Amino acid sequence: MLEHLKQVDPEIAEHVQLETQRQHDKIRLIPSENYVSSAVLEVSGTVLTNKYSEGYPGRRYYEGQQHIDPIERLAIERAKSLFGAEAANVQPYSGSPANLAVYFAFCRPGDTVMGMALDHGGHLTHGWGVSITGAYFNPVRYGLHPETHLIDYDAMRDLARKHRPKLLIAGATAYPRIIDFQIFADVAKEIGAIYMVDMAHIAGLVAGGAHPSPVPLADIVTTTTHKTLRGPRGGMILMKKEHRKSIQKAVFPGLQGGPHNHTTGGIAVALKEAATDDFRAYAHKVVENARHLAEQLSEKGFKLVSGGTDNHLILIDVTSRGTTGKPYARALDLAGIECNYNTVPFDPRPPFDPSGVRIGTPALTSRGMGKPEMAQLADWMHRVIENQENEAELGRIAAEVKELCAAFPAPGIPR
Ligand code: DSN
Repeated sequence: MLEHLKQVDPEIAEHVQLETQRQHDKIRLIPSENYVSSAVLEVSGTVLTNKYSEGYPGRRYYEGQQHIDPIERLAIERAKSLFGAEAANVQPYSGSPANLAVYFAFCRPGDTVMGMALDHGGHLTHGWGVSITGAYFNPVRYGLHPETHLIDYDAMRDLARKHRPKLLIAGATAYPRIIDFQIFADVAKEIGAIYMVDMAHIAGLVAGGAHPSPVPLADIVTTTTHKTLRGPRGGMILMKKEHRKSIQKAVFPGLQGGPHNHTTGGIAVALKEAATDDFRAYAHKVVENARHLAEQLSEKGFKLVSGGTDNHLILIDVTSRGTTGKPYARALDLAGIECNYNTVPFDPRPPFDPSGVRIGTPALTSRGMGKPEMAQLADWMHRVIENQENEAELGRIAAEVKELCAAFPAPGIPR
């Protein structure tokens, strides 16, 4: 493995090998991460990376597209068929560019846009102040109900009626519950807004039938391709036919140059994999594992935002256990369990050391872990919080985690 890289650049080769080992030996709980298959890895590292192909299949600004066009067409057709979409663009470099393309297609600077607040679980590109989407547009933000920590749909509707945004965005990066896409659709229709859903976190669950689909309801659905969908790092836009022309123009030449063809190839392969019965089973298992893990964590005294989960993700407020997000996430990492610290709704603490951690089950489910492993994991998470300063105990847990991981091969990582 890596024979040429080792010769040309042993330093980078060593880091790649160490990262491979790290991904093998740890339980990876960051809910936006996963393991791609060997087939996706293979295509991502091919000569497709050498080719420029600005434009779209059949209408390029460079010659030599005999093999690139069919690859992009396959990716588009597979995306349409998997999600039941009328049209698809597979060129966005990732989720943020996909979202920006939608702004560029439908809004002009200063226009009012409306999305979920970042500190309630939304995304930077849903109109948060430090993002270009908050700086160049006029963002209005909805959020969660202070008691239930579920989306406050009534307040969202009131805000939409008052501010009449041009673009209404549903979707989240840290929301553990099913989003009612129909309510947003009704509001968008009432106020005449373009309705966009960012389904980046749940795309794989939607593909596998483990989460309701926003595709029939929304004008536009954006997604990354690398989270629950288990493809390479990339983005996609699904849309109604009537919006195809505007989105195509917004992605290229509006926002991007040439598509990354090695990624398009990886997306095509991942979409083929996501159309299988195995993937459907995987998507359901992700949700089932998250539910089991949430139950076990609750029993051990952890406080979960909204009380549990309906999807792949769990948000834990750790302040009632006498700690905060950052030191707990760090201790977990030393114990071989990787997650990210995260604000919780109405968090009084700063984002660099917030009250919570965010965890999820997409990656561990790709390794075949199930109910017994969720109980074991909750037990380790409990031991870590009780022994946060005890490096020897954290080291012992890391060794136990590594032993468990050895029994669950990770896709794309040779045994
Ligand atoms: N950074 C991604 C996540 O971790 O949820 C969202 O873009």
